Amino acid sequence: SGKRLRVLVDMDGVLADFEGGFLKKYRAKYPEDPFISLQDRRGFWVSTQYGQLRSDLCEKAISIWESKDFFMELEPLPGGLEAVREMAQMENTDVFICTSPINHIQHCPYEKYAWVEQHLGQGFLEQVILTRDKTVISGDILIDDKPDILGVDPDPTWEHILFTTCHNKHLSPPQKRLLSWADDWRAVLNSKRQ
Ligand code: BVP
Repeated sequence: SGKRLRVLVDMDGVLADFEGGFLKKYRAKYPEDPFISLQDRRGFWVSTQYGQLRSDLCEKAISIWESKDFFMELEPLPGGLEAVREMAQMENTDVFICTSPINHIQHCPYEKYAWVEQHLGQGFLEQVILTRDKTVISGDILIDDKPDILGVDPDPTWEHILFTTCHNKHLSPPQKRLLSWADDWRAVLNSKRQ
């Protein structure tokens, strides 16, 4: 026994398939334009890599996730919903979904809440944290696919566990990794309990 464990779980790339949803809608909207296969994705920012492919593709990429229904229609990643439901049921464990909305505010913040309500139920809305700066949120663990999570606090309370996805799989990061939700996330949580 000891104090409660607080787990922060990212949404895009960890619970919701942002990369797959992006590529499908980009190819449907811009069938004549080149695209980057998920296997060839490098770097967290989709817009940056598309802009390097051809300069006009940066804003075309941005138009996809700024569109209505983009975030709402993202597919759950395998095992993610089951994992957060199980975490929420564990003794001495609090789980929060910690996600950064885009700055085009018309659809994204609403659709992130609507996605959680649809897939995890209305009660889970209590667990949602929208923030552009995850360093000011306190927790024991942050499970996130972004390699560099920076903000105003240089020494966040959480340990970042890098969740593996197409754009980060070739890195040799300083963090511990979860390879997928089939990986031993329970052991990661237990290693932080006191
Ligand atoms: O809302 C997501 C999508 C957006 O950034 C947010 C990342 O949130 P976290 O996963 O860190 O919580 N986003 C935006 C761009 C480009 C913007 Br210009 C991008 O290339 N990739 C991306 O995920």
